[in-house]
Amino acid sequence: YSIIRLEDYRPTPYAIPRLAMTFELHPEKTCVRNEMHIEPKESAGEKPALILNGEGLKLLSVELNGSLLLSDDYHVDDKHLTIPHPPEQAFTLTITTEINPTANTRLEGLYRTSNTYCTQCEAEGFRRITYFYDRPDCLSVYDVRLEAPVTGNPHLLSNGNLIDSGALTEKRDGSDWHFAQWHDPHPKPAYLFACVAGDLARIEDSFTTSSGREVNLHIYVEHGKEDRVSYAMDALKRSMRWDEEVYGREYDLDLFQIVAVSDFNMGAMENKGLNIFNDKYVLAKPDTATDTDYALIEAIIAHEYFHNWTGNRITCRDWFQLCLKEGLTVFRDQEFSSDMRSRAVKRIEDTRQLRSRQFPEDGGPLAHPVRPESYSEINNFYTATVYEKGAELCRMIKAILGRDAFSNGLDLYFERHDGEAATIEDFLKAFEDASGKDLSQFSLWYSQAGTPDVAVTSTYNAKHKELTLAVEQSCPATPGQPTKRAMHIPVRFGLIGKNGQEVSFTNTRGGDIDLHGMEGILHIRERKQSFVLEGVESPALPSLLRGFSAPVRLRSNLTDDDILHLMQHDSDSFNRWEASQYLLIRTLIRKSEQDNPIEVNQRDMTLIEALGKVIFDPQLDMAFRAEILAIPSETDIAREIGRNVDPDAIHHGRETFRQSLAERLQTQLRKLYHSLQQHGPYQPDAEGSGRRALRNRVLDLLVMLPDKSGIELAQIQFNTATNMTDRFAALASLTHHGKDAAKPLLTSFYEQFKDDALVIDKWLSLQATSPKSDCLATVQSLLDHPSFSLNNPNRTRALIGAFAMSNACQFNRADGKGYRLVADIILELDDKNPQTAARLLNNFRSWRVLEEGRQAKARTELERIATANPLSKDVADIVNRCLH
Ligand code: DPP
Ligand code: ZN
Repeated sequence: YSIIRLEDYRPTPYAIPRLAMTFELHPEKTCVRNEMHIEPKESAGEKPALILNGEGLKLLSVELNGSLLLSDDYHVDDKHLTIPHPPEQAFTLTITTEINPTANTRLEGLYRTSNTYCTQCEAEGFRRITYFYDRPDCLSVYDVRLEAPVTGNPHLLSNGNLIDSGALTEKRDGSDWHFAQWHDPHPKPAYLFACVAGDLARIEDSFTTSSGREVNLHIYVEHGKEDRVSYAMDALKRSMRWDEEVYGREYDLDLFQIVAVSDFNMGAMENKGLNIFNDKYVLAKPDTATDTDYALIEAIIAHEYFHNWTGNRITCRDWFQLCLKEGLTVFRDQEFSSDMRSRAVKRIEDTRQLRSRQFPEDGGPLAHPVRPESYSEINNFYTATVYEKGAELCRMIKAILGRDAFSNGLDLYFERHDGEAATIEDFLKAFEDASGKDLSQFSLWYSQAGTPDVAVTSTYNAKHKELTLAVEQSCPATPGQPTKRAMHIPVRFGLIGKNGQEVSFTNTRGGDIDLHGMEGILHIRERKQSFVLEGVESPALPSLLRGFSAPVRLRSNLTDDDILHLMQHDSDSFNRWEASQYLLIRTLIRKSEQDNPIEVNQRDMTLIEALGKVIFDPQLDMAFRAEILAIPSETDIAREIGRNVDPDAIHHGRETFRQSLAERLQTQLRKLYHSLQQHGPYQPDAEGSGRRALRNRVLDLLVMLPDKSGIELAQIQFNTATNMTDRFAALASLTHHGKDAAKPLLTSFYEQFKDDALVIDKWLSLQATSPKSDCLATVQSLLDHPSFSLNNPNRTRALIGAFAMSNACQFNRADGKGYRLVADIILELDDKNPQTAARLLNNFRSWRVLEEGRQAKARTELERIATANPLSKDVADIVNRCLH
């Protein structure tokens, strides 16, 4: 497969400023007429060929300025349509193609989902609809006419504003047809095109922008799901208001539409004025959705809406710049959620997520820079690195520039590039120009892969009242990048004294440090560098990397006792959590290495007591206490061990520690559990979800108690729950701890929700993530369950994705059967839906950190996949990188 390189970027020789499309929708034979106005760009000499992208299309005709072209005048292969000698002046090219939406199981381009026509064009789906410059730097104004039978398709939707609609005068195939004519005034790249036709329910609302524009808001869902839309609608309105207030960005059309569909490869898509969502991220009511679902809906609704400015108004010049829209938009949605909920808790969740998804990617065979320099299949670069690490880079720019200069920089970026397809260089230049700061060293974050390592040695000199922070940075080799240059790493820090109070410092020397009251930011720029803090009156511990100010691995010379002190006293709550994580991981690693992890020594007891102090502190936010109680996952522990990993030992050590925690703290845990009972109706807000999270984490410990009292509590909770969060948490605790009590409850849960696919996904995932050894057989039998289908990406992810991603000890079974199961599914799925198959394959990325036996089993399966024929470009790319 060919490799596409950033350095080979060339603008197109022609512009397509506008096009008019007509869709005659038919389940198997949709006819697409695409009339493009094409202009040669200024260039001297002979006009180059016009080469348009197109895949899987049946070409019906090509007309140039209204006359049919003969097949001598153009050339078609399986990827392109080429006109070797186009006219020298602007011309109209009309291409008519036929496509089969029903046969489209890839879910790219135009396809059918539950009898609805829908599209997904990012990244390269438009070329499966018509021949075009299917690349983000070709911006065009779209006029779209949809024609379809009235029956089955009362709604005909596309981007922009509805201009006209009505009945077609003649019947077609004996039925009544109608049409809708859409005009999108904003020039856009093809990946933002969308159309939808079908019989859906419409929920309406409206929003008045700050300048007084009235915007109609329409959310379309399957009939019968109307009562699950209110939270998404509310989140949309809050997002629109927030983008005005925080970024000064108003919505720019009279209509904003969201369509929820049940077959979708990704989470959602920001098509201009017509977002299409995986229904999982729209539909919610208390008895079917959990608090986590609500929070994700809020975040993803916001994310796609925010793309209207960061992605749509300013788009990407090429797909190498994907982080330009995704990193920035994730940063914006994270900030939005922080403003809607608890900022500290949101930061903890995002950091946890980054470490568990992005760090392993950055530390394994799939590592790539936030802005990759080459790819063979762009769909494989919608990654945690591009999205989440990309967001961290925006957060660091803000930390380096300060709030005001950051905001000015963004304003300048919008001012300069509105209506354009931009690059990371454009983005950074706007911040440099607005702030006068030099970001050239910082820009290495976009081109160097790998998680930097920062080691800090802190020494206090009582005589001079100075604290010295000696810092060393390094970055491990990653594929194609054996050596790295030193980066600009902003490390936010404060000082905590022996009495638990913050300690101030007056002056600094030895390096660039910003001071903000009792806090500072170290600007690490050298490989080795020492910062001296002056005027430090008493010995103090540095509280480093507050708020996870840079996506690095931090090491320091602080002792476990020092960290324990920070866990109890740090004025920065994020770093209190960080300290608890550090100590827990160290303990859990130790447990995984012990022959008898059940023994509780003095160190364990000290940690358990310290954790108790936080968990039972009523002054602290409940969501924060729940985060402290969320013991690092088995994957997190494996990542920290880093080599020769034995997932069974990790599992055993972790369970044993949790059991000790439950036993030692049981009296208080029980009391806490009962005190957190819900009063009043369910609210998916920060307070309510924080309380439930804490209570359910407590329950998950109580279930481990040998006296079975916890099991009883879980049974009662399951039966009396008034919402899905509590019902599901009780079921999860019983299932994962392998309690017999789980079986009848799993059955009754299924009976109650069997017609509700999104709830059944939870039921599938729950069984697929059981750490017990019968899990494999359960997953195998669920493959044949009537509720399961490999044709639906949500079902596939719920069962196989959850097994491979969130069941460390069963996916990594020593006998290799976990790998074999997942590999079989990947091979079966590859032909139908390569994008989803490649996603599943990503779960093999950390195979080299395992102990030898498992490595060998994983290799066997990877090699089996690699040699399969045929193999999609998507899967071939991932498997080859995993093996090399
Ligand atoms: N551009 C889409 C997003 O919002 C891709 N799924 O992330
Ligand atoms: Zn996005």
